[in-house]
Amino acid sequence: MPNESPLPPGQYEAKTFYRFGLTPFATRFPHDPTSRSLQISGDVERQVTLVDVLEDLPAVEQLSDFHCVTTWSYRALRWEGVRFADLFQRVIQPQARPAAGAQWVILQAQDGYRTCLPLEDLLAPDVLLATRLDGAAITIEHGAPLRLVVPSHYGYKNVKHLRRLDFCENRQVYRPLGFRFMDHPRARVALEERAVGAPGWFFRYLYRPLVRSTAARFRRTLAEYLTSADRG
Ligand SMILES: Nc1nc2c(c(=O)[nH]1)N[C@H]1C(S)=C(S)[C@@H](COP(=O)(O)O)O[C@H]1N2
Ligand SMILES: [Mo]
Repeated sequence: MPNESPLPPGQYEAKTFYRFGLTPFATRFPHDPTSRSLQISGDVERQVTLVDVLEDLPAVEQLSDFHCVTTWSYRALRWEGVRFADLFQRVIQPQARPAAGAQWVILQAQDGYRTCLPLEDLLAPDVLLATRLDGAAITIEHGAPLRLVVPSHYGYKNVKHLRRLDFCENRQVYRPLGFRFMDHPRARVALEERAVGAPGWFFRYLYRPLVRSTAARFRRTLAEYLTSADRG
């Protein structure tokens, strides 16, 4: 059971699953919160737009803990969706035919957020494209309509509002958001790959003081968005 396992190094258990991220994204929201479409592009033989990512793939349900790089973790989230590996092998490979050397995937979101992971990490069996969380459709707060779930990697690789995958042979074409040091190429939680340029524990002390104010800002901006004139 996830609740009995110790947390990864430097993490503490949060009692709230915050809406969270880099502060510029607090006020950005998906323009299409219901579509399950996903674009496949970059170093591929054919660019494709998948209309429904879940179509014809086995449905999976998974319990996993979530670890934000700023040191809070939230236990036992129940995600439903499809495995990235199934999507890659059964749909992306035959339809888009990524270059054999395309070992990186740039993950692009509807709110302008992006990050990058090695294809190899995305092919792990616990990596999902999720549309449901804890028995209900994922809310805008947590990544509607489609969210990447990579439980062994820090929260910042778990892209909300996912809309496009760019396969790429050369990682240099990828431009990180914010400060370059903040986006570790892999960001594996067990190895405390929080960021680049200093040991993982160093960033605990840099990031932890930001949790309360960041969570408060994301909560406030979501409330404003949900109560703005054109929404119910
Ligand atoms: N599209 C998008 N995905 C994102 C972010 C974001 O701002 N926009 N923030 C990342 C960070 S830093 C974290 S910790 C998690 C937070 O997910 P949550 O808001 O569901 O807790 O989303 C990640 N994925
Ligand atoms: Mo995060």
